[in-house]
Amino acid sequence: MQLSYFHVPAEMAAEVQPSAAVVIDVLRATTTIGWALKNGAEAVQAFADLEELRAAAAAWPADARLLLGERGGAMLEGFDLGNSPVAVTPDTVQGKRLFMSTTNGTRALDRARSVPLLVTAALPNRRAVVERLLDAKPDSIAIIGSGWEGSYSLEDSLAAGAVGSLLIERSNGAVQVANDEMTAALALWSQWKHDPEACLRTASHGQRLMRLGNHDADFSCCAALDQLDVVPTQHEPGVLRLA
Ligand code: 3SL
Repeated sequence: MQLSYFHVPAEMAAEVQPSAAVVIDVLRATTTIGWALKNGAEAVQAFADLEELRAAAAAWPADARLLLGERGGAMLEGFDLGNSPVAVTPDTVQGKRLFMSTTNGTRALDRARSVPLLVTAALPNRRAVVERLLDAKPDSIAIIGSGWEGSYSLEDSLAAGAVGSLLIERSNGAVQVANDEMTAALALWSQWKHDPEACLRTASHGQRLMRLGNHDADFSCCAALDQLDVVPTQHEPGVLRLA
């Protein structure tokens, strides 16, 4: 298994066609997606474009849909939920389809939608994702960070290192690190693995969330390693469900 990491979707050239993609947006989209599906959402349908989202949501029964999303960290007008993983409780999301758009995470999902096996990862479902990859044994795996508006993000690279580190440890030599970005992410994980929440709070997007208000519950949820046994998996373009 050739394992690469791309800091942002645009770094993955069009000719790169991995067998599997792992999309990461630690703060907070892929953490929210994991918890929403764990808590009983029927599916999460991700959109880069808000007009497409509104049109698709309008065609869905009103009592079985929720609109979820943010821009710049703040909830969108007319939406039901922002992008907090602690807000997607069972009472709120059970049986609902979540129509979701976020600043960076859903754009990264859009970029990877043609990859045969597309899953989302965050720190809470890191172990579950690694087990799925070890079962599927894809020839090549691209871990894709969402970044922030096209730039590097510390927390996505931390989680890429967390996924890569466990995958290497559990693969009996079947994983080859295929780019320097992956090597650097592994070093980052090694540096922060004893206190991932400190890394999230140090990251520029963590600082942005703190400026927007108290996000303590989100930080602790997003930093909770290996607490979530779900693997959000794309079943049709843009639609994620549990396998
Ligand atoms: O960029 C994204 O996709 C979001 O996860 C950002 S936020 O944490 O919801 O502000």
